[in-house]
Amino acid sequence: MFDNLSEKFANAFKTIQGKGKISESNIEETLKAVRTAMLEADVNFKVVRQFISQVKEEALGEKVLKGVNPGEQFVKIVHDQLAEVMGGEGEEIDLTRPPVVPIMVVGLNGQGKTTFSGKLARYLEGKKKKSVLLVPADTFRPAAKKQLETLAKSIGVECYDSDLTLSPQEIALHGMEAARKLGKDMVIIDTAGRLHVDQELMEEMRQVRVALNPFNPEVLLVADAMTGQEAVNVAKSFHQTVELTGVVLSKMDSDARGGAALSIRHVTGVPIRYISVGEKMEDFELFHPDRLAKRILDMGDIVSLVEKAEDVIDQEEAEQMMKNLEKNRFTVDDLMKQMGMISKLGSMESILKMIPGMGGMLRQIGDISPAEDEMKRMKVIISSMTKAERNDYKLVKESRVKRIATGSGNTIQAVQQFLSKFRQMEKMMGGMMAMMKGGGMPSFPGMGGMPGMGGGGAMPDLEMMGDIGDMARQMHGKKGKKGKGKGKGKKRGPWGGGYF
Ligand SMILES: Nc1nc2c(ncn2[C@@H]2O[C@H](COP(=O)(O)OP(=O)(O)OP(=O)(O)O)[C@@H](O)[C@H]2O)c(=O)[nH]1
Ligand SMILES: [Mg+2]
Repeated sequence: MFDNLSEKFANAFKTIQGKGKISESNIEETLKAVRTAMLEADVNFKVVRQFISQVKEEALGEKVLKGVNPGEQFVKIVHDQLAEVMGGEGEEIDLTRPPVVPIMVVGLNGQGKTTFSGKLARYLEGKKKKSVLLVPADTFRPAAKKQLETLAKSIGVECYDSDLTLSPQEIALHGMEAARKLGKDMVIIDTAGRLHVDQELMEEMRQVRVALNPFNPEVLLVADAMTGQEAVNVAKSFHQTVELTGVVLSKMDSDARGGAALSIRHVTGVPIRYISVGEKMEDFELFHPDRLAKRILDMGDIVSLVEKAEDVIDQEEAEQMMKNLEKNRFTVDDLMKQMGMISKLGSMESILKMIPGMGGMLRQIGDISPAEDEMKRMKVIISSMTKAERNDYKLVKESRVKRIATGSGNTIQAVQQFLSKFRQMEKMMGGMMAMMKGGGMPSFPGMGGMPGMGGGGAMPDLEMMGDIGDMARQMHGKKGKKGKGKGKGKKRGPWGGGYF
């Protein structure tokens, strides 16, 4: 997310770092670089113009604090303006309204409407304790109904059995009626994809909106963030036709530029409510301009990381693991569970970027996919181990190594490497537990220190995270020597062989 923009901003700020004081002449160059960065990120030129003049005014204005590092102060001003341009505080749809609230989901073809409908339903039921009825209203593609039904089943949300021979507005109204009878709080109506230039289909969508008007519907446009300014134009058209109450940016995980995120609110006046950051049902976030501004500026986003951990990590499992660790026991099974938790949090890159300062570091490191591949390989090896072996890896002697290698489609050497790596991890965990016991309870997501889990406060201990990073790098260093000549031709990142 926002990779290009982050990198260019970081470069732009270099020119102002180390300057004694912010002045018109010395911010000129930085502002120029910021302007170029934004235009290249496909941000609407009007937004860029206003953004730059606002930053300049603030930077040169009276609000400048004496004694504060001008570089830092400039970054802070840019941060505040970025958040402002994306909508300031950021708000989700009104969840306090009396039932039944219709939420109409619209957009171009293939933008992620159905996926988002499922994500929103999961969020509303799981986090907000609302009961939801999903209503498939795509009368063009019969497979669309099946798709929503399957999704609904996977998240345990009820799906309305729409009669696809009816018109979409009839389906929507029937859905509302069914929801009233079932005592549902909200109805999510997943409509068909349509082109904003297709007048007939736009009119059909308008009629759904009109039919729902007595219920004061939420009308959410799902727009693919990667399409940049095109998403802004689409938002304008849809807004003119159905008066949107919010925008959802999808596929933010693949959007390196950020043009849509930074322009839509400013250009259309419609707030961005949610973002979709992957194909899985958990890959969903509220749109927090302030937190996103921090991510753009490599300031990390620990709050979202902790929230995400709370959302996806099974507390009981984490507690059980913590108990094991307290007994100084770390088994292959625990490792498997930890890797499972990490994968649930998202890609390694996306997790690391939420830690302050990691964004810049990741750019220096380059590709970290070898580390992910390594994790996958470990999972495959572990799945070929018996329950007893996972509970005590020392049982794995020569003949068993061979069996595991054959079973998992790996070489004997790869299994041996895994075992020796596991031995190091076991030591690391022992050391960490000693630290925790000695110096109070540091906490970080996924390791029992989560809020409400009896260990530490809400904030992860960053120093601790640094230690883990160091350990991981050390481990890799050792392995790097052993593993020489392996993985020929494949670029290995510095963390390629480590746990992280
Ligand atoms: N990477 C990524 N893929 C996504 C995201 N949201 C949806 N997708 C994928 O995009 C494709 C289309 O998603 P759908 O939800 O079917 O899109 P739609 O808008 O309902 O499509 P139509 O109903 O055909 O107009 C699917 O392969 C999804 O898995 C996202 O946030 N990130
Ligand atoms: Mg769909």
